[in-house]
Amino acid sequence: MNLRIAIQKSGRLSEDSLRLLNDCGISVKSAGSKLRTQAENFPVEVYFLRDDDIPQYVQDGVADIGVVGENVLYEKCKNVEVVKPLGFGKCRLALAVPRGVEYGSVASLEGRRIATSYPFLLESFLRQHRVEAEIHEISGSVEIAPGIGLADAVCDLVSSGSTLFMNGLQEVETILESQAVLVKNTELENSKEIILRKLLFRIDSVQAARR
Ligand code: PRT
Ligand code: ZN
Repeated sequence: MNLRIAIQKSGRLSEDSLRLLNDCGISVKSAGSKLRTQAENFPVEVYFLRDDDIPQYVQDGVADIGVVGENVLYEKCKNVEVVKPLGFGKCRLALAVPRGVEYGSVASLEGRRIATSYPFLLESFLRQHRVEAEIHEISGSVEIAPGIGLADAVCDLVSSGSTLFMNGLQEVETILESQAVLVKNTELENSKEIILRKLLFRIDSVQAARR
């Protein structure tokens, strides 16, 4: 019996996800062209997926556990259990407006057009602040939207802030602080729970050693 773990195939979480497994003494090679691989010395099979698909796969039990950013997890609203924050992939989902635009509060976005890849999280944030705005969902390069007249503001992930800066934008609100988390299917069978517990024990040791 294997615990099936889903991690991002290639992107910002891939290296840290693999490093975590390796630091736990689980030898897994990076994805390459493979979409799944069996660890050599631990009952774990690794699936390499797009990060956006991981919550669904874990919810449906196609994978037992997964590593995914909270931003993706909460945008997708899937029914999975968060087991542990992992301390990498840190970023924030933030609102930004063109530099030079005067920004008082969220209320100043009333009636404005906001470009984002996170329509659900943005919508919830606006509703909470009783602001009505037009949400334009775009899947990438959100930061160029104001510059090309597509939107008045953006809601996107920020880490260093340099992408916003390069595109003439200033950050004005934080909507969500995010990091990678370990999630699990809500109905794991017992034999898999036992493997997961062993894995968590190792992750705790790795995290303690890193501190
Ligand atoms: O192909 P796949 O769908 O799997 O990957 P992806 O392209 O959707 O995701 P990827 O690899 O870009 O990001 C994976 C996860 O990393 C995200 O879901 C976040 O949880 C986390 N993460 C951490 C980030 C960033 N930091 C980040 N800075 N994801 C994206 N960015 C982007 C941001 O969208 C913006 O374009 O980086 C740019 C801003 O960076 P700064 O440093 O200039 O502020
Ligand atoms: Zn993605």
